[in-house]
Amino acid sequence: MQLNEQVFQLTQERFGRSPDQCDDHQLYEALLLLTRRMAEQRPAPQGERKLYYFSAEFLVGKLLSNQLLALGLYQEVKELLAGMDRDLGVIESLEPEPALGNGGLGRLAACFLDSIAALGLPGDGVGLNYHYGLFRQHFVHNKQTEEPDTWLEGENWLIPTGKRFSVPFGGFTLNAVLYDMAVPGAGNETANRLHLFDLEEPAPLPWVGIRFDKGDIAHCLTSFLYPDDSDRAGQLLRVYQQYFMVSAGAQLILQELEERGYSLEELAERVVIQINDTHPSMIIPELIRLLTQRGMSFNQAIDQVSRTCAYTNHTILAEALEKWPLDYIQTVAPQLVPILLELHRRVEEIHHDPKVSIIDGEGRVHMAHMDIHYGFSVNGVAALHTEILKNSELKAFCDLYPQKFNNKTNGVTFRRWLEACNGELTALIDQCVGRDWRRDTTKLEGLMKFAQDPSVLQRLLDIKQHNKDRLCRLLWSEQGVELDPQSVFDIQIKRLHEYKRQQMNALYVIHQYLEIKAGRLPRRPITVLFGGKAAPAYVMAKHIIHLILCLQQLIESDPQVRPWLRLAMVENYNVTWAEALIPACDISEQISLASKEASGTGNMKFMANGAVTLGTMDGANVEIAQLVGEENIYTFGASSDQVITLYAEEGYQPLSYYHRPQVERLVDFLVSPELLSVGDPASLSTLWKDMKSKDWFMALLDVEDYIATKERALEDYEDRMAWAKKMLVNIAKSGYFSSDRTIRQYNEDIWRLK
Ligand code: 26V
Repeated sequence: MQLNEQVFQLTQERFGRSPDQCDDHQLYEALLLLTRRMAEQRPAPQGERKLYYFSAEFLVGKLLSNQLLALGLYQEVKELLAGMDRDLGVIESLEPEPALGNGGLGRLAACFLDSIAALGLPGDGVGLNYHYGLFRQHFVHNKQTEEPDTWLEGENWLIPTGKRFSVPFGGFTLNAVLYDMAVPGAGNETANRLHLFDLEEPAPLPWVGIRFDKGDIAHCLTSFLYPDDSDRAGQLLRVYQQYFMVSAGAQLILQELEERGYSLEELAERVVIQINDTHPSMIIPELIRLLTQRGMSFNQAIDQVSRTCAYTNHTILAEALEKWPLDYIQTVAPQLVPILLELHRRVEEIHHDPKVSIIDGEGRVHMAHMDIHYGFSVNGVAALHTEILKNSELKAFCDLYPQKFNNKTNGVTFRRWLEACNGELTALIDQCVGRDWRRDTTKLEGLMKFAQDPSVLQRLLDIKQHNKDRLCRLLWSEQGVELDPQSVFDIQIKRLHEYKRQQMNALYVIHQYLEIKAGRLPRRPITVLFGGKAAPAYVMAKHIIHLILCLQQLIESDPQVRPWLRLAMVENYNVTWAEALIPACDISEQISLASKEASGTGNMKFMANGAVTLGTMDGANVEIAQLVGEENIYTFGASSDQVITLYAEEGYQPLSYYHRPQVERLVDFLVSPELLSVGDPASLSTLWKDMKSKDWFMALLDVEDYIATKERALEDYEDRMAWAKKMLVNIAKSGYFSSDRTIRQYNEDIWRLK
């Protein structure tokens, strides 16, 4: 049946009317149902071995365009709608974004699923179906408030599978019900699955804000991603979530192994499990438990599991490396405790080094340590990050198992982060180098031929301008924020965290504000945009949001400053906002304290869309700098070696930097009468004191260099043709950062699927 006939039939059946009589919501629903069915019907890729990618987060973004593109229906649907005077963009804007992730880790998992499917590799995702996501962010009185994100209301992409697995907790058992999202491969006829486990009886929405009964596991386990873990109940809930995900996932794996006609003894040959950060680490003892329960010896089970599991590390921040007290596991999954003790004992027997123990002196289970001992691969997510793991953070492990350590520099899917979000740039690239870069993104290098071509450079500037205009319209219609599209767009969008140093960017805004107040105007108006959520219990991150919002209010109400400097923080930053912000960006802020950002992936998306990076030599910025050369990136700040030494010697004194005259007046502005008149004195002064006395992520160390470097970038921006050339080089060299490349490397070095 023709596509238009299918749409017709669907709207008739469902709404009793033809497509042209449907409203946008009905058309959205019809397209969703049609697309979901077509994707669902695709067969899985075949292979000897199958990958299961376990992750607490999958930040997939809106799916309608994505699925249509992968199914090869995008153009046809667009034209069909245009024939009825309707717009696919408008219809997709009605889709709620699945709220299944937080930041880079979750978005990486989504890019990986997209690439695995596009490469025709057999690999499914495994995670949880959070009913209210992380939270929906609002700003009230210049502060973040949190609401449940009700993304599941109405039709959605979940396919009920009818599969359920019983998960035994200490004292009670719950059924895990499996829903799938189809992941169709772009350019082929197959589809993988994202498996999302859910409760049988998830709680409805009875709470105020995001507060709920954290002890009500049977109804609330899948309510939120990363529920507040500042108390014991919250921490236990996270362990319940993790065990629920891995126990159900492990049972699914063994069921599929059997269905494929293999024996348990073939597990390691037929299955590979990628553990995305430590949230899914309990898959190791759980699989051992299930295998021994099915009659395998303990030694054999350990051997199978150790040859099946591979671990990816995504952070070196100590507070993010999970260590669960053994008594939590005793409460949640007591059946794992004897297994953990035995895994620990075997390590102790051979290695007499407390640095590599699984259970420490305080009875805490170091999840990453277990992964490294009982997995066959450990990878970091950018070259510098992997080196830091090998040479400092995990050195003791690397000495034991050098062959397990490897790097897989992150990547992003250009199908979403260039083709889908920047149609005009895509068309220009096609004109210049043909369409083949879709298959091999390094072909974007062909653009280098046009580095001196004024017409191509001018087109790049025009396209950037159009994307800025589009963003301005969106920000105005969605959030009532009015911006100057002729200004420079300087954008920092990412989770709120002290190490990412949004506070240092705020100090730049203060610098620029004071300059304008003193009559020293910038060459052209500057717009600084922020987006990001703070974890609900992360007090310091909330103070930083408050600072940014206060600055926004102050500047907005100042007729002297407003024409020259604007600041806006996007409310409820998410994938959809990123898709509008990134194509419109001139300067990409990647300013983490060197050594702290494992990779970053936003940096790659900005680069591919012709933004120029302003960043520290951290994470994948280092590889970006190598690729584009120093004239096409703005780097500044202390090196990772210097930072690591400063921490080791406890040698950083923020006060000594604070007392520099240029720095002091910026920091003191936090408690100036101007800012206090719009802000909460307690919040602002806490941040002010912290910056002077602790400044754990060394914003004051780098702030002067940062400001000087940003000023240099703004100066260079005025030579529009020279800037356009920098944009072109960035786009041309971005191909290395395709997640297709990353996934090929995972497959060659770790998974060996085909
Ligand atoms: C999570 C949390 C959660 C509670 C508050 C403290 C805290 C600190 C750090 C984290 C990070 C968890 C791991 C993570 O998301 N890592 C990110 O992974 C991306 C994909 O590899 C990578 O690009 C980012 O650099 C890295 O931060």
